[in-house]
Amino acid sequence: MSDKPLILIPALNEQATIQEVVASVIAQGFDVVVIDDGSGDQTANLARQAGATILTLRINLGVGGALRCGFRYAVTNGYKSVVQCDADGQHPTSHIQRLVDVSNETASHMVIGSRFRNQDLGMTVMWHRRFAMWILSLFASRACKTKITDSTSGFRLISEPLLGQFAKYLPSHYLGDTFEANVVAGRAGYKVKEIAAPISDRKAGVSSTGSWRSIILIARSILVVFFHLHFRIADYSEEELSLQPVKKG
Ligand SMILES: Nc1nc2c(ncn2[C@@H]2O[C@H](COP(=O)(O)OP(=O)(O)O)[C@@H](O)[C@H]2O)c(=O)[nH]1
Ligand SMILES: [Mg+2]
Repeated sequence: MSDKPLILIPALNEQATIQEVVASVIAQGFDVVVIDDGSGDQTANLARQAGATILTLRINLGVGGALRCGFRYAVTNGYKSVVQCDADGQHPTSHIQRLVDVSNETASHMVIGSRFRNQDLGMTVMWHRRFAMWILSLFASRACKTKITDSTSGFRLISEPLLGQFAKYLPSHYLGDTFEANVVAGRAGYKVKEIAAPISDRKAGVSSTGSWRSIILIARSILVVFFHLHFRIADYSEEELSLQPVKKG
């Protein structure tokens, strides 16, 4: 059992940046798992050389499917928490410890690193994407009973018992693993917190999210959340946990 989080990096064709990202995480003393499900380049080899454990999936499951696989690996191997991070160099790995500290200080099950809490945004976001994200943030904030400005962030910490629930139920469709997962966690009573994280533009490659298609999928996700048609996880109840016998020794 490790008190340190396992760092999970879903990666698809990220040979330009993966080595640097893995190395910067390992330099901080964390274990790293890269989940690769169909890269046609040197992503897996370079990540392995940099010191990561590689989970190779035979079919492409998308970011959510890759993450769920990483969550299952973490639970099976006794990690109590994970930090999810992009392979493209967008996320500030120097802020991983900050996510951990905030989680410990506030007893949060999820700590989200937000692009939009920072005044001088390090990345360019098109106005229509910003508008959609604003609507999503309204739903997420309401569900989580705290201000969420970046409900689609892929830079976040997730700890038990939420981790175990996501390892079983996290969906793989677009926004299912981020926005819907945040809403589901909040509605089920888990504690969610958000902090500012300086997130920058991709250093290489192309984003997996295209604009018009994503707008339709955002509308779909909003309907799903509005009508409570999302996936379910076990409710979090502090009373139930406090009734469990305390282990001695
Ligand atoms: N394993 C896996 N990783 C993926 C897939 N699609 C994207 N990723 C990775 O997931 C992370 C987020 O994707 P990205 O394209 O950066 O999304 P954005 O940051 O929202 O623009 C990156 O590290 C990608 O390499 C996929 O199909 N499988
Ligand atoms: Mg990215």
